[in-house]
Amino acid sequence: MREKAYIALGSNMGDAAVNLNGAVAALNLVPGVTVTKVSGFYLTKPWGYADQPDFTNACCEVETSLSPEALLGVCLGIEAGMGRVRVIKNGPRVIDLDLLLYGEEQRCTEELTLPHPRMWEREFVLRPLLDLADNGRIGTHDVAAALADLPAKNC
Ligand code: PH2
Ligand code: MG
Ligand code: MG
Repeated sequence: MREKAYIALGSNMGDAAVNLNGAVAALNLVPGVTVTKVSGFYLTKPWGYADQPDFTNACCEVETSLSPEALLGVCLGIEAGMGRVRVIKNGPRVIDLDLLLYGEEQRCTEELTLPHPRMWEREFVLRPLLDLADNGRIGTHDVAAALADLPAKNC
């Protein structure tokens, strides 16, 4: 069965737009994965570790016949193939691909938590995700309301 899944992309090393486009193209080349929508690219202030360049963030929608775990593996493989090295937690990265949503799946394993546990607190995820939503919603999730709630959550 084919499912819709949503992936957040971020980069703040090298040419971030080239990196995001390269990751989207790489995803689309994977058998069993078709990229169906790509959000706008947003320049965002670094969250969590301030002393690093601004990020470019985006989200994409894919249709996939892969399992959530296999799709996560694809994301990690693309990160590795694009030369990502994990040095500082929340620090600079060539590419970050985070699996946000996979249909209405819920998971809480060591390998994978769905929906992504921190996505509802992060404007740099929700703003591009809203570009992919229909009337502000993705399935049962009200992305527009989550984005509108953010200032209240952050104070
Ligand atoms: N990713 C992080 C940490 N901080 N800040 C922004 N603006 N965008 C990101 O994608 C980002 C971040 C860890 O994944
Ligand atoms: Mg991330
Ligand atoms: Mg990540």
